[in-house]
Amino acid sequence: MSSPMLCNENLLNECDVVRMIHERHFWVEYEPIIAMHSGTIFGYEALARFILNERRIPPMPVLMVAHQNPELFFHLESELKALQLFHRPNNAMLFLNLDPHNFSEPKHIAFWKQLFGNAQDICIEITENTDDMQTAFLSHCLNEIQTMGFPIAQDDIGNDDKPFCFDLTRRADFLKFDKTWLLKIKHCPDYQEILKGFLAFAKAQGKRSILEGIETEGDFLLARDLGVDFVQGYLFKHLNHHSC
Ligand SMILES: [Ca+2]
Ligand SMILES: [Ca+2]
Repeated sequence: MSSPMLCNENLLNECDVVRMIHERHFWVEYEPIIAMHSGTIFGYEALARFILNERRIPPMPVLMVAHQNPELFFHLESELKALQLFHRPNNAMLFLNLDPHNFSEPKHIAFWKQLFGNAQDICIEITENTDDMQTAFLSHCLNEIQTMGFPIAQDDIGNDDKPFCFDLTRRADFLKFDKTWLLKIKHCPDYQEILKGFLAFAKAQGKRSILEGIETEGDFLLARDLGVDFVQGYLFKHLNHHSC
């Protein structure tokens, strides 16, 4: 799809989100995650895409508006995840993004258990989309996911707009490093040493590392030199899958 992006998504309101769900104005893009050792596709991250009045809208404002109403947020997330599971590409791990607030009610947890019950080869990416992260609440969410038996990925490590939670780092099977590392390293080589420290920790703990936002050959070579396990980003866009 190549619709123009909405210029001012701040105008988005709850009614728009309800309409998008009702009229099913959303789809999924599956971004490949490439194994560095083989160059093959190891998995796909399912990314939500939205359209309103024939214009594409970035996911973040949609999720932010929905987040203000817990029932609406759950409704949106349940529709998205069901679609993301249904159209998943074969023979690859599926990475699904879940906000911890999806686990706030027992009935919501029951829903996820049923939806994911028979799913194989999925990994739950945990990130916080709002600034009201509560560690106890996050730990509760991690307990539920681990009880279901799914691997966990810590998303957006290094993104300065996201909170950092050590309990999540400790329990994660995959550490996903945000694309902002690439920019930071270009501006100041000290960041490369910080990232090397994280990667050494990941290796020592048997956690697997993913560097996001690979856009150029140079980014790819840097990822290779750093020894990350997997990469994803625009450079591999030609390998993307869509739900429609
Ligand atoms: Ca993610
Ligand atoms: Ca991410």
